Amino acid sequence: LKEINAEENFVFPKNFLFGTASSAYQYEGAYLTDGKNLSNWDVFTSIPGKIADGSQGKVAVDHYHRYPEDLDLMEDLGVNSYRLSLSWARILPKGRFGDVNMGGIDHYNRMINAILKRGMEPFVTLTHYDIPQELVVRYGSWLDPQIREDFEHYAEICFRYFGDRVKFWATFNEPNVQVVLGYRTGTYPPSRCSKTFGNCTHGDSDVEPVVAAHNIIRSHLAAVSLYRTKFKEQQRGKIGIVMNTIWFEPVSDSLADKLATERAQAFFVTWFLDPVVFGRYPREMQEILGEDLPQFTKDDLKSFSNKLDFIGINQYTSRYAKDCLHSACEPGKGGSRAEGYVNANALKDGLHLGEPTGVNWFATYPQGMEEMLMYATERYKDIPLYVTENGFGENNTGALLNDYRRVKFMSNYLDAVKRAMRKGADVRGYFAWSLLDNFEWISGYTVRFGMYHVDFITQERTPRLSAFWYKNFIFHHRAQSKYD
Ligand code: GBH
Repeated sequence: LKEINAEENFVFPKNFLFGTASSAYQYEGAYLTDGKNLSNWDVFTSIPGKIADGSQGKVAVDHYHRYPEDLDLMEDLGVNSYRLSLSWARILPKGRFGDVNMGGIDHYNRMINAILKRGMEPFVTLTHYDIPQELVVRYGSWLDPQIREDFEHYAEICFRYFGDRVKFWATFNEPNVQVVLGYRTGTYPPSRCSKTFGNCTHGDSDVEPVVAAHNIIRSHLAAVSLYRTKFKEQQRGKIGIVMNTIWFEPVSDSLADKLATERAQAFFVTWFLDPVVFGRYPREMQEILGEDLPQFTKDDLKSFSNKLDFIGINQYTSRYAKDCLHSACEPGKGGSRAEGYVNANALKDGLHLGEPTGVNWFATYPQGMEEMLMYATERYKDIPLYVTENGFGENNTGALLNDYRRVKFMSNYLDAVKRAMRKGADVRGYFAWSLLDNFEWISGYTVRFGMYHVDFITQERTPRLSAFWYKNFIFHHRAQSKYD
């Protein structure tokens, strides 16, 4: 294992969080149990043709019922934290147009207590792609500004019921992925897409993604303000947002491709983070979208100072960016209208960045982790960072227990985290995606990310090599830091 433990002697800071990450729809199952109502993903997955294997998350890995056993597995790994998300439709089955479902509240109370009892810190995301179907029907999901009031109401319920014990809140998981896939390519609910992506059944507007994003950003700002004015003093927690990140490298040394790289970042990550930290959209977006870019109101910007306590970074893959202003190329999914990603489709041309994994969107490039953490550090200065997700996915065929490739992946990416920390990145946690194989969105159960194999029929969990490796890694690194 020598070659994969290059940064062996690095000591993580004392309170560094090591954990695993999950999300409600991908893990829980129990889809109408104890008063839960339908979510957008319950409905979307019931439409034929949307999910690779035609599956749904009705049962998933039955975490709703099996969480005590799963938390035992985490305790055995030696993690000191668990990142999970709450199901909005479980807590507010009809959004703010109905009552709080005490069945859902009781469930999460039991679960949070069980997490704490095992010496772990709950790190809770309010919404990880799933929202009550009621709000899709009423508002078209994030397209209507009124949904901010729903989100604020939901956040308030969560802070009120769980905030005495939850000290880490993330408002959104990967809102950039939500809007790009939900309103641009149309591959996620609510299946709307832009002209650029041709075969739209509805949507057909290039502007919808930025409108949905704007409403999400304003919802985030509202929840943070609420937390800071009404809860923070007593509860003393932290609140942030989790972004999907792609590290972009220019495909050539030309200035045009370098500028395209900046546009690619602007239309994916700084799109959300700049407004939340600086109160404005990135310059590249303003230049390209002009009047199409929504404006923040005076109220939004009132008392504007950094509406984040931390930035969560989900880092998996990296891509080349290529200029599309001066030459034709496949448009990037981000929608800058002026940059293209050289992505999985270009693998045949040998133009991918990093090593292909067999999963089409995903190439291994550990250096991208270091670069991304340094980019966030330089741009957002003293805002703490958490690697809220990182992990390795394999197609079913590769779902062996001897997952050496996953071990190598995690080890190399963790080395990259250490290098960034040595260079000054204030990284405070690392969450592996994921403890268990689970429902991998449009890939259904065909792509496995677990350190534990799950038999989806018997629900049996079996550790892979990576589970033993992660346990050893944490033991090694935490043992030192404990006796600092
Ligand atoms: C994260 O997203 C999610 O937070 C998590 O729920 C998920 O299980 C995990 O990663 C592993 O995938 O339309 O070709 O781009 C990672 C980013 C973006 C990867 C959407 C898959 C869909 C395929 N994801 N992408 S594509």
